[in-house]
Amino acid sequence: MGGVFGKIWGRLFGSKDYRTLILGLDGAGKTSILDYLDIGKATQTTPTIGFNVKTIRLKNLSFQAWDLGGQLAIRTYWKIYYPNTSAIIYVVDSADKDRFETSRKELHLMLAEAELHARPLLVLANKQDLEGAVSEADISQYMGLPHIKDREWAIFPCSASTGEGLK
Ligand code: G3D
Ligand code: MG
Repeated sequence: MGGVFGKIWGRLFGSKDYRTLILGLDGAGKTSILDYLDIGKATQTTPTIGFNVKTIRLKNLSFQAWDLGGQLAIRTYWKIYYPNTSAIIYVVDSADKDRFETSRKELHLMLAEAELHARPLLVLANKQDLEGAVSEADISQYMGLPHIKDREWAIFPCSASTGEGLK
């Protein structure tokens, strides 16, 4: 993770544990990313009901990642986890063009929550290994990221299958 955003992220996460929410539609690859960061390789995942909580350590960073199930029926419970959240990671399936609009709506609904005010946002354009994956620049446009003015944000391409972009 480079540049100014990396520095902000680093300052935030020093050596303490902070709650980071990993959110995104079902199937975006949240659990796979968490597993890759945790054990350094791709794993078999099953749809998440409720949540997995893991503490991820990367270099000198340590943060708590919350992987919430994204299916429609349980998305309404995301709110329960908003208080005390330091930062947000939002995962997008870069090849799932049909659901970019749904994903954009959910992202902006979440960002409008008072409890997440000004929390930095990292968008991961996942599944870049798939043929037809949309570039992070185009996903940034689809997700309306350039319109976000009330917080630091960044987008990075990655693949939880190959590990590209995650470390
Ligand atoms: P979720 O936790 O966001 O719901 P998962 O998503 O991590 O459960 O991943 C959903 C499916 O996408 C899984 O496949 C997983 O292997 C796959 N996946 C996750 N990340 C990537 C990626 O970067 N590239 C590719 N090609 N696939 C990925 P299944 O087949 O188990 O549904
Ligand atoms: Mg999951």
